[in-house]
Amino acid sequence: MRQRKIIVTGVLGQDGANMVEYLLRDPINQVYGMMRRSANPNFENAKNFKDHPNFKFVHGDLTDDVSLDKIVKNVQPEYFINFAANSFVGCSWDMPEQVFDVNSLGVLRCLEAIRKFQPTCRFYSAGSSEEFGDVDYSPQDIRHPIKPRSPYGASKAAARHLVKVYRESYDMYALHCILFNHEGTKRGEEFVTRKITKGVARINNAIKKGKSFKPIELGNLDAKRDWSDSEDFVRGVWLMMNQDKPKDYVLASGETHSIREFVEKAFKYAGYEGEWKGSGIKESYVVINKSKKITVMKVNPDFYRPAEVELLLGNSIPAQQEIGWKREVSFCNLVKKMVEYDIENFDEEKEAK
Ligand code: NDP
Ligand code: GDR
Repeated sequence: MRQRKIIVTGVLGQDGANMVEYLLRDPINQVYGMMRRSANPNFENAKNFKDHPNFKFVHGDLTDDVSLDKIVKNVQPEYFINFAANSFVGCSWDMPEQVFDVNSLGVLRCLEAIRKFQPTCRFYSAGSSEEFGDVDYSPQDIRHPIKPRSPYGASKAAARHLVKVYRESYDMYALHCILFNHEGTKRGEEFVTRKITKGVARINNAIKKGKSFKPIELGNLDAKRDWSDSEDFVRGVWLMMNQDKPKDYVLASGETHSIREFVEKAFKYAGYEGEWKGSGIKESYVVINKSKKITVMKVNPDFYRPAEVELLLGNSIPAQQEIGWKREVSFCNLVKKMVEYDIENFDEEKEAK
């Protein structure tokens, strides 16, 4: 049988892992998952595919063009899907140079490797709604001005320009599509949604066992995000990569919800109704258990950012109408799925470490 060779980067992260799982459903796909060298790699997100006969790990780093050249030259892929990045907006003020090296120059290095060694390979670069920043209008579409509010957002915007330049200069099938926030059970624990659902699982365990616990500590509760399920998005990315001509799209749910709303829903799906108390840095969320009021979340200003993206709301109508993408998981089902997964898989010993 003919094999379709596909390189996916960031396979120990959320989207890379979901993309590999999706691609391996088709036996034609031979997937090469790029991971960087680490003394103690975490294979949790790769547990469903790491031993699959059509999957192979390759070592490489977006900061190292020798490794990227070598991988593209050796594999001769038809597709290169780049999900690797320093993806945490919050830390991008602390290490802006590293963020640019990985997220912008890393994309340039991928494009160069493809240009030199496999110019017919289709390339995907993961763009971000953070490029829109302090938005001019809602919902944001692909034409929205680039106004990033963080070094991370700026690094993704630079990558976007590089992809455009390579597409137009070398006639490459190269895309940089804008993804709004997307989450799931493989989401990193520093991102707000997983921090909340993991916290709910920890607190639920403590309440059930009558133990004391620390409340979840969060920063800006007013920020609004357009959240979807990562598994819906990897299908969309694959659709975009298989059109007659390369064209950038936005993937989004078309709904926006505040962090406060996420907190309420997460506790609700764990079986707790609650209420808000105080305001500003004194704000907290209190649930009622056996007629007792318990503080389960409080504000910690350490989690405020130097500059915030207050509102994101995406317009994915062109992706729906032109390439037939459809989201399947609603906001409520996403929160429910994450909370249920974290409660079911809560491991007290592991969490205590
Ligand atoms: P994750 O943080 O879960 O995964 C990123 C992966 O990139 C990790 O596996 C990490 O490796 C790897 N990585 C980091 N630096 C390097 C490097 N120098 N060389 C090679 N690999 C590296 O991110 P997501 O899966 O959530 O996001 C995927 C992509 O989509 C990212 O580019 C992100 O910026 C973008 N994006 C994500 C959105 C979201 O809401 N999830 C929204 C918009 C865009 P390690 O495991 O070793 O740390
Ligand atoms: P974001 O995701 O910055 O949108 O980037 P994150 O979950 O980190 O923050 C979302 C919003 O929540 C507010 N917030 C907190 N955030 C974190 N992480 N921790 C907290 O304690 C906390 N309290 C409040 C933030 O201020 C922010 O407003 C994600 C990443 O996946 C990027 O890679 C991607 O490009 C964008 O989504 C689209």
